[in-house]
Amino acid sequence: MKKRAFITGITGQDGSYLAELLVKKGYKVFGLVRQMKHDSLKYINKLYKNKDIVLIKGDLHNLGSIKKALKIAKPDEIYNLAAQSDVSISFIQPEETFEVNYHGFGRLVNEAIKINPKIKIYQASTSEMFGKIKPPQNENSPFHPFSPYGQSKLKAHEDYVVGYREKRSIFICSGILFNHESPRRGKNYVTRKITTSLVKIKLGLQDYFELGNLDSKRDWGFASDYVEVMWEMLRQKNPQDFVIATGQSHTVRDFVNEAVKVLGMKITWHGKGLKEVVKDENGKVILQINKKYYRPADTNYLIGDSKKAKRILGWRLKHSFRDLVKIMTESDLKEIKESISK
Ligand code: NAP
Ligand code: G4F
Repeated sequence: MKKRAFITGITGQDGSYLAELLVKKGYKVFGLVRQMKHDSLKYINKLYKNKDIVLIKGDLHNLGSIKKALKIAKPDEIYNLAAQSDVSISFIQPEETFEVNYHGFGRLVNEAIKINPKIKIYQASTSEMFGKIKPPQNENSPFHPFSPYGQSKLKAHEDYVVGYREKRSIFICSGILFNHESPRRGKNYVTRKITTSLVKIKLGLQDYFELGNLDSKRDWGFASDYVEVMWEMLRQKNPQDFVIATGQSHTVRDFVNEAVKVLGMKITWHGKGLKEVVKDENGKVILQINKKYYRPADTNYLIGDSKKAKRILGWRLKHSFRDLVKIMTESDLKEIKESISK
């Protein structure tokens, strides 16, 4: 009999890569979706049309819809990837962020274990839970989140992952994943904002773009590499948490420089702080700083230490930072060129 997996957040970056992987592994895959609109399904449309996955309408806000979805899916494994995942938005909408990321997860876990106490659950935890803690961060590092997003994920991790594992012997674990990107990354995140903006500038479709904190350092990996370890975590004899990261960190400025190289553009940096600008070879400003993209508090420096995942899960880096920027930039160049030639 085919194993059954239920993915929340299946329309998102990670959810879509994970669905592809689990279908390849022979799973019967069910996904929770808020809207059946063509646009929201863009990364999973092919799987859906081929009947490789079953989509069930629902929302983590709504207990009734979770109950109904679990009754249909009858999963052996749950991957909870649904979230209000935008850190900036979490400062403006902290209640909504907690409602989905903490209470929504709680609703899902409580219903799932009622139906099947032996269920295996993966929770999408995050390096944002480390916040202020000095790098490198690993499973033994303390947590000190700066953002409502990081706080909501930490509370979900403490109460439902560690709490239910220790007090109720549920098979549940957190993947504490550092930033991972891809051509499917939302355009509100800094990497995709940089690649789409630079491509449009290169093609003469946009004059300039604006960013916030250029000195922020992130440990950026390639998303499709990260979904395999989610599955691996549920293969362990005992549930446990793992940090997944590349072990290398780059600034937002480094990301801009690398993307510019891929596009063969020549740029120069001028000024400092809020006055810093990037000019193209004709002296035209193509990037400037806007205070509105700074956060009330930012996690400034993330580098993950994934020794445990390397030892136990066989986690290995497949794509370097340079590969990642190249893949994303070239994909946006192709996509935007195609959209203008239509
Ligand atoms: P994403 O692209 O933003 O996807 C988020 C998904 O959650 C979307 O499918 C969205 O559905 C769904 N969703 C949002 N609110 C929901 C609700 N109330 N009920 C049901 N579904 C809801 O995120 P991602 O980058 O793939 O990340 C996946 C998970 O990993 C998230 O939990 C994120 O917090 C966590 N994480 C991500 C990273 C990273 O670097 N990418 C790192 C660490 C942890 P719609 O399509 O309807 O909007
Ligand atoms: O791309 P970001 O918005 O990602 P952030 O905040 O690190 O969050 C992502 O990674 C987390 C893992 O650590 C996930 F849990 C979370 O769900 C999400 O996927 O911002 C990265 C850095 C920040 O320091 C931000 O201040 O880029 C800086 N930045 C500078 N200018 C900007 C901008 N970020 C955005 N989004 N937009 C800017 O204009």
